[in-house]
Amino acid sequence: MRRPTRRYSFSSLLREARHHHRGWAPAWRKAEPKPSYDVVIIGGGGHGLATAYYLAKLHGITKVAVLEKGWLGGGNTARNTAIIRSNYLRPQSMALYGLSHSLFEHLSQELDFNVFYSPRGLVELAFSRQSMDALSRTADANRHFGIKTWMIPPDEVRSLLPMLDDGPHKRYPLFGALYQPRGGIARHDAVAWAYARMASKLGVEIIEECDVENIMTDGAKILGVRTSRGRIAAGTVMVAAAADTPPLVAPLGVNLPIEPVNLQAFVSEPLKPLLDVVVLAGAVDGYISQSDKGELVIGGATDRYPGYSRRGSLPEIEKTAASMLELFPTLSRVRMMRHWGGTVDITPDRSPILGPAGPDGLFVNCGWGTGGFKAIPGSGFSMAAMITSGNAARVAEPYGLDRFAQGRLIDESAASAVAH
Ligand code: FAD
Ligand code: PYC
Repeated sequence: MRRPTRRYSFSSLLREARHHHRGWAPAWRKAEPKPSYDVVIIGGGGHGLATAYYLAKLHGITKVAVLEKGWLGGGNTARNTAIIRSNYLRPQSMALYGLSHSLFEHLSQELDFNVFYSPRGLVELAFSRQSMDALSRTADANRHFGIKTWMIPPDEVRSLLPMLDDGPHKRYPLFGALYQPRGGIARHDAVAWAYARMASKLGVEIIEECDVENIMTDGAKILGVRTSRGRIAAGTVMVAAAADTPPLVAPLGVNLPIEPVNLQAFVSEPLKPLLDVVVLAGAVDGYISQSDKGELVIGGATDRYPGYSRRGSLPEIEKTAASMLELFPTLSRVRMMRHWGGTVDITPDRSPILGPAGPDGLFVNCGWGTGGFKAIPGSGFSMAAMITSGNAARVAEPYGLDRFAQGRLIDESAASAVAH
């Protein structure tokens, strides 16, 4: 048997091509569960993996297991449309998403893996005076906070989007847009793989096909988890299982105000480059970007009712396609290739729930709803700090579960970009 290739140079690519790609080393070790760890993380999506990586890298905590019931990134992390931006309204959100955005700027270098981060620019279109007012408020708040966004008039929108049809006959009159020049996209599954690979190199154990059935406590503190592959002891457990988090923690008396809702998207056949900015048009239920492979990536609103269905619903597809064609009629003959859904975990204020909850040693990292991909580096960084020493986690701190009881909501419904 040939030894696995360890260096991914151009010559190793050629060598592997000649040998039918059978010599590549796995990117992360497939670990078997051990009887105990210092920290167990439930959920091998972006948030679980990033927290594990920063625990090992920045805090030297390497006796960590990430337990994933399916395959890495098989949840929302590899079902999203990969949009990255930090143009949120509230100071707490600008701190969290701003930190995440700045970590994305150097993530490929940090993780030694190309995550295809592409800060190509992002416009959020306004079709009414009310939208202009709301977006201008965000632009002002962003400027005050040091996040570079500003309003642009219709002429500038047209020069960024030559294929936009906004003539006087149109249903949606264009008033302007909020522009974030460093908004963009990255490759979603590469982000999960990159964190998994580096965490694994640092000693974190990544255990796929390991379904956590319940969390064990002695009533006051966490003892570990019972899984489809046996019991695992741990004094600290973080649940990052998106919409599966509430049923996992409810038996411990932790009631999370999270609703599971289907959000869907679709991609076209690959086309030559025709759209080099990300376009959000939440007010008319749609958004669009072009992937590096040339596919148009299109999404719309959430389903209007809760559920775990993870599939398309024709009324939403029809509405999204109609609004995209109203804006870009030139796409009317483009063929759609694939369509999928994900179950997003929506909170009442459209902000995540981060921090300790219930018995001593339990943490949650969930409620990311329709917008958690962009937050993966920032949340992982802050949750690792919070798990290690609570007071080092100023960015995550406002997002505790107690904010709902205390009326400290961080209302980001207007900034979520997706109608729901
Ligand atoms: P997930 O990636 O869902 O990971 C949770 C993991 O937990 C899953 O892998 C699941 O299998 C595992 N799990 C669940 N229960 C158990 C158990 N009992 N035991 C073990 N493992 C378990 N966000 C953006 O920022 N930009 C976008 O453009 C964007 N577009 C989106 C488009 C769509 C169609 C969808 C569905 C979402 C979009 N999002 C976007 C939201 C984003 O995808 C999510 O907020 C983010 O991926 C959440 O990551 P996560 O790690 O919390 O969850
Ligand atoms: O959070 O920016 C976002 C987003 C866009 C589409 C889905 N989520």
